[in-house]
Amino acid sequence: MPAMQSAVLRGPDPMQVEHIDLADPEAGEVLVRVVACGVCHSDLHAIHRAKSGPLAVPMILGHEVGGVVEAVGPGVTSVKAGDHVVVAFRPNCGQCFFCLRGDLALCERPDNPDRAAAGPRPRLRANGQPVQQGVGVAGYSEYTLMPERGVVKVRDDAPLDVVCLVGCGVTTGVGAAINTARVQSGSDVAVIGLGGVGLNIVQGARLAGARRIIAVDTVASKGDLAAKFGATHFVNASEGDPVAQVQKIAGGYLDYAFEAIGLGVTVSQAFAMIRRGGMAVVVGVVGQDVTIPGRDFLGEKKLVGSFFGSARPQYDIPRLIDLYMDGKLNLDDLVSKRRPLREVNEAFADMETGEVARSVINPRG
Ligand code: COD
Ligand code: ZN
Repeated sequence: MPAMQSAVLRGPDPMQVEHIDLADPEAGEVLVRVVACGVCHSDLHAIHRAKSGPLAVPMILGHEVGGVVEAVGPGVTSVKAGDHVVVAFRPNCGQCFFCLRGDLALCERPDNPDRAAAGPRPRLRANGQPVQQGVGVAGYSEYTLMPERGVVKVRDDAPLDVVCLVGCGVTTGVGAAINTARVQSGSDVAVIGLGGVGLNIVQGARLAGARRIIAVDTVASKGDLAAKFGATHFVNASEGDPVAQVQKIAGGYLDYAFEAIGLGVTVSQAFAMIRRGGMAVVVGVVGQDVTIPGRDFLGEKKLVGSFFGSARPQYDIPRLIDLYMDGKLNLDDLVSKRRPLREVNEAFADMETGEVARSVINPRG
């Protein structure tokens, strides 16, 4: 059983770097040496849940992983030791109703080996006690153990400390524009919330050939950043009603509006921004009920959800990395800060300010 350093969440207190014992890869499992792991808002949701009580701890967070295969268990055929991989955090089963229909992001039996503390086969232990793999990955660690369908082989010349972001934020954002909404060329788009996910919705809309891309955030510095991803305009939502500001720029309503924060109020704003027949796409995880004027459905306005960019990871992840390597997708400006594992709590504090796009953790830094 190899030992490693990991950042462990044990409740409301900050994460601490601890020694963790890791199981050897069993049949169908892949041991990945983590090169880099991005800091995603969903991990922050888990930290908030740990503070308010309902999250089972101890847990190791981090699911935006780029790494190198260290070893494979019996029966693994799609990767071998030495291969570069990006982790797909919610390995689909390939067999359920939704997988067979091609909607892999909706898989109802994801092999997320549950890896629960009380589960039958804990893969991680601290002093003999089971530790959960948050979002099924546990990327704030030197190694992670994934089922085969949870790793995607990627090209060797792509920098893993950048393309790790394709494991979640990039695929979630670009996929929301291209796969979920299928943004039409020449259309007008708004994106509310310019974190790691929202900036990728902006560049997904650019790739799709949108005409106006209006980026909306409450933090003024996000305007210049969004421009690097293809935004044509910026609206500062802290300086007055964002719906009115967007409509002033567009001279009316929009074809698509994306919500990438997870607030009921911004979902309502997105729906108010679109024209008849338009589409509001909710990418953020919304914890409350949403109020929408019912009469708007007469105008065939659509309100749709998007999970993990409606992606098929084994197909989308290598394709997005090719676009980056060809200079068509901007990933470099997503990495605001690189930090060693011991600074993981500071990376979360940065995210809460809204000032950074993404931080990337180097577990050996
Ligand atoms: N109006 C405008 N902007 C706002 C407002 C507001 N009222 N409040 C906050 N913001 C801005 C912040 O300033 C910040 O720039 C941005 O919104 C949020 O960014 P981050 O960096 O905190 O968050 P992201 O981009 O990492 O992720 C946000 C999601 C809400 C999209 C996140 O929960 C998520 O990843 N959901 C997707 C669900 C999914 O598919 N998940 C896959 C596994 S993660
Ligand atoms: Zn994520």
